[in-house]
Amino acid sequence: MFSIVSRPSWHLAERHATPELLHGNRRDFLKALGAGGLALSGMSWASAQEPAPAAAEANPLPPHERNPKFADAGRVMTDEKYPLMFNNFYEFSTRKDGPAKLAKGFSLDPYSLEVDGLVEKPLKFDLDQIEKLGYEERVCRFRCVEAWAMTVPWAGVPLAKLIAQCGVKAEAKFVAFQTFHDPKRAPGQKDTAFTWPYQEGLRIDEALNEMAFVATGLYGKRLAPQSGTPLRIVLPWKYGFKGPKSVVKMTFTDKQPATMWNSAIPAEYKFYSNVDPEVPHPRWSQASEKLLADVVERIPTQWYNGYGEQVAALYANMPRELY
Ligand SMILES: Nc1nc2c(c(=O)[nH]1)N[C@H]1C(S)=C(S)[C@@H](COP(=O)(O)O)O[C@H]1N2
Ligand SMILES: [Mo]
Repeated sequence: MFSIVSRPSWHLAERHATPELLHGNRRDFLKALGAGGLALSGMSWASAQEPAPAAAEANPLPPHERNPKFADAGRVMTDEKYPLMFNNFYEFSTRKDGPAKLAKGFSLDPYSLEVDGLVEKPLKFDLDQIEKLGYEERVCRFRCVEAWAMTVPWAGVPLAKLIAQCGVKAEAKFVAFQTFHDPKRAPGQKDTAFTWPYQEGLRIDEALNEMAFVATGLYGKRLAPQSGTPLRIVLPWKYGFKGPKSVVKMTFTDKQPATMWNSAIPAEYKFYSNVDPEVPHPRWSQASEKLLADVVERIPTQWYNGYGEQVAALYANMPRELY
């Protein structure tokens, strides 16, 4: 036996796509991610990158059903191996293959989600308390601002059900989400190009929309560390960066919260950032997207990632440039 150091063909390319965005060469990334139906080599997945089945099995998801409304996303489900090996999780790495390695074994146990700000009574939830609010699975399209996309089954609780527990005051107009801060364990948080912890936010009516979801599972298992253990926010109509992973705090506020990507590069990462094929990123078109797969397919981007029926009313009174 001899070993060949072989990497998937997009492997080289991913460094051009990162930092998301700071100095990426989009053209090379897109080329390698799939122009001409490029086949991504299966070989190195299995040997070098496929994560071992996690201890997650010891901690199964609560019993649940697939929500029939979100049972079919109109696309082939993405193979589970991609979301486990191809990530954006800047706390650990700016490389796509970095989080799977560097977040290995990472945990926020004993976990609690803190709720503060404009609420009647600040609260702390453990996972069990959150999951009891109504656990379901949803197959959703997911679209990164870098123009790659996937279709995956999230398991969790509608964000509105969690918010309903919080006694939100009438003055609250926004909610901010914050990720853990622990640069010793998350080396990416030493990168001073960003203001840590990762923060994101929504207007309250967006947060209450039925599409806004709190995920603790993916493909029927607990979220892997690289996927945002143990809890992340999923907003299928927005670009992926709007949905923070490994969230530890929710703060209700009357002001639009600062967000990490917007603070880093305001011209490129706006507060609303809804998926829109007609609003290009300043450095690339958003008219089409690449589905993560062995043979990458390029398809047209849909406005609101195809969830306009659910969310378009939220933006009826806003100029399109804003959202
Ligand atoms: N805490 C945190 N959350 C994050 C990010 C991150 O770097 N840190 N990246 C965002 C981006 S840009 C995307 S596309 C998705 C990627 O999620 P995935 O790696 O599970 O596909 O997570 C989002 N949430
Ligand atoms: Mo992203």
